[in-house]
Order: sequence, then C-alpha cells, then structure tokens
Amino acid sequence: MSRCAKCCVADVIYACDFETLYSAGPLLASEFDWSIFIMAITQEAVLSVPDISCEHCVKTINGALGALSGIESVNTDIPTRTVQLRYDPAQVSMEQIEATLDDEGYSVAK
Ligand SMILES: [Cu+2]
Repeated sequence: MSRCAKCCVADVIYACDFETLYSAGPLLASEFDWSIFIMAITQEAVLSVPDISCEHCVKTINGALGALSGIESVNTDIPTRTVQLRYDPAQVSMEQIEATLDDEGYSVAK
C-alpha cells in the first residue's frame, strides 16, 4: 500500500493529536512529547530471521541495522528468532534493511 505525501502528513497530525494540543494553548517545543511524533512517522516491523542463534548474532544484527540512518530501534530476540524494529520509511526501505541483514549473512524468512 502506498500513500501520497499528504496522507502521510495527515496521519502524523492525526496521530500526534494536534487538535488537543492546539486547544491546550501554547506549548514550548521542549515541552512537547516528541516520542509521539516519532511513533507517528515511523513504522514497526517484525522480521523472522531463522539463523539467529546466539548473543553474537544479536550484536551483529543490532550493530548493522543500528548503523543505518532511519532506524529508530532494533531488538533482536534469540528465543523467537525475530528482529523487531522501528524505522522511518522515508529514510530507509525494507529492501535496504533486508539487504543489510543479507550482507551480514542473515536472510529474512518470508
Ligand atoms: Cu550467533
């Protein structure tokens, strides 16, 4: 599903609940909870990576994905062999994420 830029902006405004913010009166940028904004512009994904087996894998994956710009958070889990991540699709694509994992020797199960 691809959405136009206007839809994305509208989504962010809606998700940040700017209506409530405006009715609450002036607010300094330092007082605004920017995590809401980050949650609104980023996407969450859970990737199944069957080759995750140990702490070394966790370090490698977290390091490689964490180095990409647009990756907000990475959480690699050994028991479930999954990589949970939050990323900004405007900065990094799922193709780039999968290619990075591939370069490290991990393929994503479909
Ligand atoms: Cu390992």
